[in-house]
Amino acid sequence: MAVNTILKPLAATSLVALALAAAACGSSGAQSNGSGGAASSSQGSGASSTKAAAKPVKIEIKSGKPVGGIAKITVNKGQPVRFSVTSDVADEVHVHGYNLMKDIPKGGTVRFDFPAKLEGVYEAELENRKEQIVSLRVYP
Ligand SMILES: [Cu+2]
Repeated sequence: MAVNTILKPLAATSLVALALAAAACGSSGAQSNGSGGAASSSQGSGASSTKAAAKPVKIEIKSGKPVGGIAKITVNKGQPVRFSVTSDVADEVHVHGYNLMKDIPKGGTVRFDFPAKLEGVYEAELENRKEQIVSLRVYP
């Protein structure tokens, strides 16, 4: 697919960006090893990227993990980033880089809708579990 040829040269960049995003996490900077694993697993799955910014991505959390794996959201700079998270565990959703946080109650849904002002690759995670649920890529 054409998407793969675009993503390959960016893989190295995304590792750096993910490392930076992990370091930016406010609570405990020491626990960055979990994000390293997520970075390597995100390289091979470019085919599942969604370029349709218009429809919100629905993410379902079961037993504290994203169903179907980490959701890929790809937009161009300036486009809206829209996704919802429904979770069967209480936690807090943290979008790194943009530093947006929303508490999510057990069985609840939170929605994010914000303009992609920052280029790069950012992760969103369940903050208390350190579980990555979204890989957000913003093209220039
Ligand atoms: Cu975080």
